[in-house]
Amino acid sequence: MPFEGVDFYDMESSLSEEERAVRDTVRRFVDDEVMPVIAEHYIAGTFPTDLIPTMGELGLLGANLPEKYGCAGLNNVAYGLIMQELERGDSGIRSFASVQGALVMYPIHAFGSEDQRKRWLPGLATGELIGCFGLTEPDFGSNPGGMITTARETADGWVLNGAKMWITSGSMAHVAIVWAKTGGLDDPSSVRGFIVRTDTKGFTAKDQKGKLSLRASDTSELVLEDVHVPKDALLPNSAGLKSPLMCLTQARYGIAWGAVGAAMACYDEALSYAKNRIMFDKPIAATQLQQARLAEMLTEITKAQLVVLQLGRLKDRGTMTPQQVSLAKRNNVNVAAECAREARRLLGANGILVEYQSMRHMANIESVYTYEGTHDIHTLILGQAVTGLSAFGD
Ligand code: TGC
Ligand code: FAD
Repeated sequence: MPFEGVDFYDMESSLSEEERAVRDTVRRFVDDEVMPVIAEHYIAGTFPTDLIPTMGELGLLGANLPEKYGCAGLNNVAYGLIMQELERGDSGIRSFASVQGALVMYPIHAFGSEDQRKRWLPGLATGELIGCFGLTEPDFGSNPGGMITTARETADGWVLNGAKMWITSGSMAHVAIVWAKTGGLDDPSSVRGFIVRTDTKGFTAKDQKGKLSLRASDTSELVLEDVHVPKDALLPNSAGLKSPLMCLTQARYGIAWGAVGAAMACYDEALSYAKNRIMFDKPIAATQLQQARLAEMLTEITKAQLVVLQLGRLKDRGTMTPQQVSLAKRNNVNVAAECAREARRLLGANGILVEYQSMRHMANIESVYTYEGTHDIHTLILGQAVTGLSAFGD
């Protein structure tokens, strides 16, 4: 059955015709092309690379970047709806699009030269080129300012040394945006971004095995050993830790929308299962306990939808703050985690099977809860925003 959406507060009436059309196109893509293959890939622990060309053709990669670089030039609500629908399919599919658009194409657009934009963005928009974003290191996750990857300037370019961990699309990428310190290791203001071709000597990517979450996604460790890159590998307008953190704001925005998609998928599955599962001679949907579950899920999904729609309107107006994004990422991913768990429980034993979606979403959301700023980190960002006091070191 095609997915019809969850829309208790008539969000539809707040969307423009273009926003609805984009949402419906991605919804069909997910129903027709993602859903039939995702369980198989999840079990195999592989990313469905066959879907990439279609994602490119549909304009889903870097969709809110300008048309002159081969992108769709959509507004941020349409971009968010794309993320919502992709994550309704699987967090791994949305992760791929988030990384490509918000963490690879956005920094090239925001901090790159015009030559770099023209050289890289069109191929990344079609999906002919795949990118990854290397910020996290084995010993520096929540505090990337401590990173120890370095970039030393030479007569004809730069030499990079270091290791990056947990890098989405790392093994399949043609190009990596690598963040490194160009000055003292205790100086986060010396962080700069580099466009590194992954076939450069000294660059290796190794698949991280053993994941029980986000299995339909490539997650890799990157090692850079005396990687020589030319001068034009540097993103000239990147300046300090603020630059990668600005990229994170873009990706977190998409995740806040994506989490709504995962929650909707679980609610939809739970509702349909509850109506059809007969126990004690009546559908379990007719019991107060299961209705309470469904009512709670519906309420939280509706609130999460309102949060991202308003956030998107603020972003389109140019007034959105990183702290507002933190609230949305923190809340909506938590809503998705709760909905996935409750849906799985409502499904009984069937809920542990891969042919149903809820447990796959439940496992995926554990990664989403951790990456792009853990739930705790966003709590501290909000705490700092309202008190003016930083509690990170405490
Ligand atoms: P702090 O001193 O607070 O900030 C340094 C400068 O940056 C500014 N800033 C931001 N700007 C834009 N967006 C944001 N989100 C920003 N956060 C901070 C800040 O105003 C300051 O500017 P200025 O002008 O004063 O220099 O830096 P800090 O070192 O104290 O760190 C703060 C903290 C802990 C919040 C930050 O490091 C953080 O967000 N940590 C979490 C790390 C994280 O989220 N990593 C994500 C890695 S990528 C990933 O997970 C991809 S998963 C993708 C997928 O598969 O979908
Ligand atoms: P840590 O920072 O070690 O945190 C461990 C625990 O301590 C957490 O519960 C955290 O909330 C808590 N904690 C940390 N600091 C504080 C504090 N001050 N006060 C209280 N509690 C605290 N990174 C990239 O750069 N690129 C990618 O493409 C990418 N993709 C990813 C894909 C997956 C599937 C995953 C799981 C991660 C990915 N990451 C990526 C890394 C991700 O961003 C980090 O895992 C995340 O930032 C947290 O870092 P950590 O895992 O080192 O946890």
